[in-house]
Amino acid sequence: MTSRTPTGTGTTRPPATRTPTPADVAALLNARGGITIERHLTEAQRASTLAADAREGLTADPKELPPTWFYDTTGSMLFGKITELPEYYQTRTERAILSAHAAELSAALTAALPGGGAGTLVELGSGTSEKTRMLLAALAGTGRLRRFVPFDVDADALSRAGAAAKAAHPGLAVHAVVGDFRQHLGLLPTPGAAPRAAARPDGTVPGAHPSGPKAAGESAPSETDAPAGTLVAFLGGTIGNLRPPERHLLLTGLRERIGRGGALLLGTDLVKDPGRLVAAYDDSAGVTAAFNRNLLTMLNRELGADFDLRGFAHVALWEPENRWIEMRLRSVRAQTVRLTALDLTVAFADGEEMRTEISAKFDHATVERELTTAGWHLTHWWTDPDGDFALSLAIAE
Ligand code: AVJ
Repeated sequence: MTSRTPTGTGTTRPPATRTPTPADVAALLNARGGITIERHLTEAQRASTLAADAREGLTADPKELPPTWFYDTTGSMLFGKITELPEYYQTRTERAILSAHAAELSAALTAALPGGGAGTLVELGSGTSEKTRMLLAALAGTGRLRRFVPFDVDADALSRAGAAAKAAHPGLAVHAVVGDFRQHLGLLPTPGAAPRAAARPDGTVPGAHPSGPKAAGESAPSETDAPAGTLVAFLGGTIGNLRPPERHLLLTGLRERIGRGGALLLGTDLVKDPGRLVAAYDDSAGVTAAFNRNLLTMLNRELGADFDLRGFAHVALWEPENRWIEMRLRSVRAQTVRLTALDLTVAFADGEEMRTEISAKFDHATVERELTTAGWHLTHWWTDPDGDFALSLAIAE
């Protein structure tokens, strides 16, 4: 399953429209120096998973596509625009919470983790590099941070996260992983594998020579022999894309992987006035609608489909029983769509809706219960003054 990325393997798609392959990213990252990349999602695996997801989802009743596939190059760019929309409060609110409590987070990790802090930061769904930068700065404060493992399905996002981390912390070992957290959690590095310090290209180790040059935020390892612990960050509220049983599997899997003394920093969007929630997923500028419809553009390109984008309307609604937002694409007329690569023809009835995303919203009790059930102990719960979004810190019991 695991493969090291060879450089320079091209694809047969035209350069103007194809998604960068992990190999492209590897070449880019290696060119920047000092970053290793591991892909659990090769281009072939990605293509076959997409084909299977599309076949299953488009032949199901009701039709559904997993939100993982939103994040091609255009999708990631559109998501970046979403995070700047007035209606989409999540990103800026989480950033403000992180900034307000960075020192507290750093102190809490120093107190709770073996070895006096986080030696490894694993970031699931690496998101914006700005949040990564804030997180890395907070962790560098513990003086134990040696390794950064951005984990994302989107090779572009990895490239950005890896490069930003390396620029801010030259001594940091950056080990990017292209993978899908629905499938590849078992392949995350184990706590024991954390290096004591990242070697520079010349073989020296930052912090080993007190008089030598030090990168900002990095300090000499303390004299303790315990390897510093691991912090897994899963920010942005992305856990809300999973249904409760999948969330339980993910949290349990992370708990097993991290081992005793590891920590989890979890971002969750909170239940609030449905009007505000719906507006966040149906913005007046139409960016979220474009993000949603881009899924069809991606299927047209990747699976030789002939979706007519004008034939599908963006829908966002609040489901009070499930406490989640649903995004759907509604067929505005009866139509059939052909997917050449799947040898599949799909009929849409007039008004038929296909689900493309759920985004669950939480409260303190629900987050605490889900963490506890998965073997995590919630130690800190931070929210903004309006209670729109929460960051939770949990320790593996
Ligand atoms: C990146 C998954 C957290 O669910 O709010 C934004 C994605 N979808 N607008 C979310 C998204 C529509 C976003 N996450």
